[in-house]
Order: sequence, then C-alpha cells, then structure tokens
Amino acid sequence: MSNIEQTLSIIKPDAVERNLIENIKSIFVKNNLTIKEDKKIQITKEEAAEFYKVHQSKPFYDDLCTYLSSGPIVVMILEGQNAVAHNRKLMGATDPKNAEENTIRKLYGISIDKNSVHGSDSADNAKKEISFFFKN
Ligand code: IDP
Ligand code: MG
Repeated sequence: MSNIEQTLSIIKPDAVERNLIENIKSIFVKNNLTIKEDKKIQITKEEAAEFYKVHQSKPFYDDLCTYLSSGPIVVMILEGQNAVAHNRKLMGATDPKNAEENTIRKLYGISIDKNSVHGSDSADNAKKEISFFFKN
C-alpha cells in the first residue's frame, strides 16, 4: 500500500565540516527519497535545546545542544514511501560502531555524538520537526 510520508533530516556539523553534504544527499536520492526542501543554517544553543527537548533529562543533553549549534547544519525535508522508517534505515544505529554496513552512520559517523545525521523517529515527530525548521 502506498504510504508517502515526509520526514526531517539534518546533516550535523561534523559531516558539514568534512564536506559530506553531497555524499549524504546522494544516498537519499539514490534510495528514492526526494529532497523537497533544504537549507544550510546555523542555530543557537537555545534553538538546539528546544529541538532536542525530549532529551532534556539525559546526561548528554547539554553537550548535544552545544554540539548541534557549534557549526553549520543542513536541514532537509525528505519525501517518499515510508520516509520516516526508510530514512532511519539509511542512517543506521545511533552509535556508528553498531551501524550496519553502508548506512550513513557506518560510512561517515565518528562517534555516538558526532554521528553525522539526525532523522525523525515517528510520523508525528516528523511533522513537529519539519514545522520547527520550515515555518509557512
Ligand atoms: P537518534 O539520533 O538515533 O534518534 P537519540 O537517542 O534520539 O538517537 O539521541 C539523539 C542524539 O543524541 C544522537 O543522535 C546522538 O548524537 C546523541 N546521543 C544519544 N545517546 C548518546 C550518548 O549516550 N552519549 C552521547 N550522545 C548521545
Ligand atoms: Mg532521535
């Protein structure tokens, strides 16, 4: 059955810094996820704190917010069949050490915190995260 969805993807500072934007975008496109919108921005620590609010009780929350705001990122709306789950599959496990071969995090991730990409984890969160970055 057709289930065309949108999801939010972020290329994190570690990957932007290493000029991996085109490499990562090409993985999405080759795998039938269309990039509907994309922009390169830098966010403040306060904006990162709002975006990652679900993690506010975690010990790594402050470092995570500092990190996401530490340099330019690319935020994208990806669209396609089961886009939320499909993007998560292409990303691989949170810790690059545990990520499957040929996933973005296996190919490019440096560590659990510098893991190159973010992807929404549910259709509901995808809607919230898309509207966080793309207001219309
Ligand atoms: P996800 O990005 O695979 O959805 P989440 O559990 O939602 O993973 O965590 C959000 C981000 O927080 C991760 O991508 C990673 O950068 C960071 N993170 C998660 N767990 C840890 C940890 O144990 N130490 C440091 N950073 C972490
Ligand atoms: Mg997550």
